[in-house]
Amino acid sequence: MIRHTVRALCAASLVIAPLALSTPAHAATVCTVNGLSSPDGNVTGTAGNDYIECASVDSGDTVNGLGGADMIVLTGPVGGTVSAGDGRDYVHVTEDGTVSGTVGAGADGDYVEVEGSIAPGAKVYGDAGNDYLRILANFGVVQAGTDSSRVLAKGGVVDAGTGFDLCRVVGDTPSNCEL
Ligand SMILES: [Ca+2]
Repeated sequence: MIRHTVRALCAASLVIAPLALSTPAHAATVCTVNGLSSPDGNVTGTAGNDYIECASVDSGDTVNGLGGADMIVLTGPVGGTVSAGDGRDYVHVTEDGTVSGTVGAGADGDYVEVEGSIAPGAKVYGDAGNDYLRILANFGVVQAGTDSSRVLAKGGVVDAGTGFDLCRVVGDTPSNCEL
């Protein structure tokens, strides 16, 4: 009986093996910073304006734009932590992007656009400053943070935080929206 089970497990693992190769347990972080490929691992911008594009952010890694008006474009799975840092940043999660980690715009008035989706347990936040957040599919949490922000979202938990916030949310009732 045990031998049978072992044999069955071996057979199963042989079948699973090719799938496991295509989706490794440790997904790589694949980003470019100002056009240059960044090594796998944590990704850091400069104190000035940066253009950071990531096809994948591993759950153990962070991407930080630091100061300056940064443009961060996320085109694939985001399992880790992305922070645009200080400055008026533009954070764009494209149609193929899925956020299962955390994406934050940092201080100052930022523009955050998520055309992909925010998974359950994931968070996208505007932080301090008059932010503009446009979220097409939210199954997680969206927070506008302090100051007066505008939030357009579909579904999920939306908390506009402090300040005089304008919200247009389809689905669940958002909290802390003044208009
Ligand atoms: Ca920067």
